[in-house]
Amino acid sequence: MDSYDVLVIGGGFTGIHQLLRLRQAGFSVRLLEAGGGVGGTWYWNRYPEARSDSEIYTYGYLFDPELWDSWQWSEHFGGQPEIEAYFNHVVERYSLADHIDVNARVANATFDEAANRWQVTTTDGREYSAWLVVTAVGILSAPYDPPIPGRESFRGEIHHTGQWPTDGVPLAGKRVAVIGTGASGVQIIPPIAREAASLTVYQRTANWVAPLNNGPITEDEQTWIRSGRTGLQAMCDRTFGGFMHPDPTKATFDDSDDERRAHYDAVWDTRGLTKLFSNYTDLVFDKAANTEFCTYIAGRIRAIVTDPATAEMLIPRDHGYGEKRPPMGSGYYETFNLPTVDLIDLRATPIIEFTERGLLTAEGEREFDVIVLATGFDAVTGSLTRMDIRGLGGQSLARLWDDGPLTYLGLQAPGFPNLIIAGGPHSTYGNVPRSTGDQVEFITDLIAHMRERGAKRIDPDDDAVKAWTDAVYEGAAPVLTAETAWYIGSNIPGKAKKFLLYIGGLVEYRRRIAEVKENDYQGFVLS
Ligand code: NA7
Repeated sequence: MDSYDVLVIGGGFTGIHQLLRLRQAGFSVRLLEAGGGVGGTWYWNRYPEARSDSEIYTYGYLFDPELWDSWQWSEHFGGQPEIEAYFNHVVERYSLADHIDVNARVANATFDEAANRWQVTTTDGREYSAWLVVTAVGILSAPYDPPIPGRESFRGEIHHTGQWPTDGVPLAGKRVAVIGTGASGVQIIPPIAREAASLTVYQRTANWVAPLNNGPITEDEQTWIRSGRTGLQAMCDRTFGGFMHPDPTKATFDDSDDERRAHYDAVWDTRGLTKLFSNYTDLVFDKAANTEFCTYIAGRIRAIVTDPATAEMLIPRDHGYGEKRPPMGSGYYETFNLPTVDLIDLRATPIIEFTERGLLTAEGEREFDVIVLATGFDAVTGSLTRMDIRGLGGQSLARLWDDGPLTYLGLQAPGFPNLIIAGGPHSTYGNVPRSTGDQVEFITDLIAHMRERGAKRIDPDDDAVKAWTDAVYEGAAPVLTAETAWYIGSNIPGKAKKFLLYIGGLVEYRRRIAEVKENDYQGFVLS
């Protein structure tokens, strides 16, 4: 059995950052990664047009000027191959490969109370022991396959977007179906339509898709970006979601009709998530304000989609903008004007089963060569609860969280000493590497503090857990939320419907953890 000070589980943005920081702090660390390479989300989601919708230069690492100088992004929003290449560059630059085990999927982790250590086993039987475990397993890493009957009888290929084969899927000339129109469906639908003989999109819920407005980084922009690392960091640090887009200052009806239209046009035409984060202050709090923006987008959809019946099917009726995580599209609505693309409304004609040749709905059978499941993830908790994690008295983390997660600052769960969670439930909603980057720095200092104090064990204080969990729900209460959305768990049948992320914003979260650190890590019990 291999023994370490710390095991980090997960080799995405959070885990690689954590590995680096803990090594720099002088700990013996091993990172276990389930994939055949590093990248986390950006390893698994290698489907056509998988792309970030944070400006990539505010999504990659900002902590090291030399790393910054050693890498140049080619587009404003990085495609999966470029992001994966960036990960490999980071690993090489900091010589991290010797500290990472790939193809190491953690099956279980058990706390040994007498020794104050975690025993961790992978699915292929490798065993590890560590004083502390830091999980960095991502919030969108446990793919959800809906229980549609007859899957084994289908003779073609079925692929989930979140488990796309490393050697790709030939789509040219194929009859393809996509089930699901969330962010992944919205990204994969246009490239499939360009390549396949035909594409049938099975839509259960229409989504509000605003343009990503990606493009190559011009020379002038590159010069600005290259010299702007600290400025970009400062911009992200100032905003609610950790994006470079300024927080809005006006409410929807502060503006006249003309001013509002001009503002909507401006956010529509700018890059990325401005539509959500630089819209109006009341967008996700006030139904009338939200409806105003939805009416604007509905007008855009009707103007793009030539068949009026298809346009109406593509306009959401059940939720407003931002009540689910809004996808960003590139030519999404335009795709439905192609003669080879069909849209099926699953509310009118639900899927009955997979057949040998394709899919059967109430409308009849359609034949396919490839069926793509863009059906999302058991988000936020799924990547943790699918491992068998056992804390004090053999208690299971999955059972503890049956009615929703309980955490202190998203960093620890009660009854799970020496287990630290980075980028998990109750961490901040926003630009993920920015938000987990703050946690990684905090966790590194915390572990160094334990070493200094000679502490063997860390637990969250019960009152602190209750207060933080309540704060997460209280913060979420005024926010308009769709019935079904992954960040409230309601996309998974039977999962507790609870807000899974902290939406008080990155600025407030950073302030809180700084305060906790200043107050001798208040809320954590060291022993
Ligand atoms: P999402 O956003 O959870 O979308 C999943 C899609 O799959 C959504 O349209 C679902 O419809 C649909 N779905 C799920 N189950 C079914 C069944 N049983 N039948 C038909 N359709 C189904 O996941 P994504 O991967 O697109 O995006 C996840 C995040 O990744 C995204 O928010 C970004 O942050 C990056 P529903 O809306 O539930 O009716």
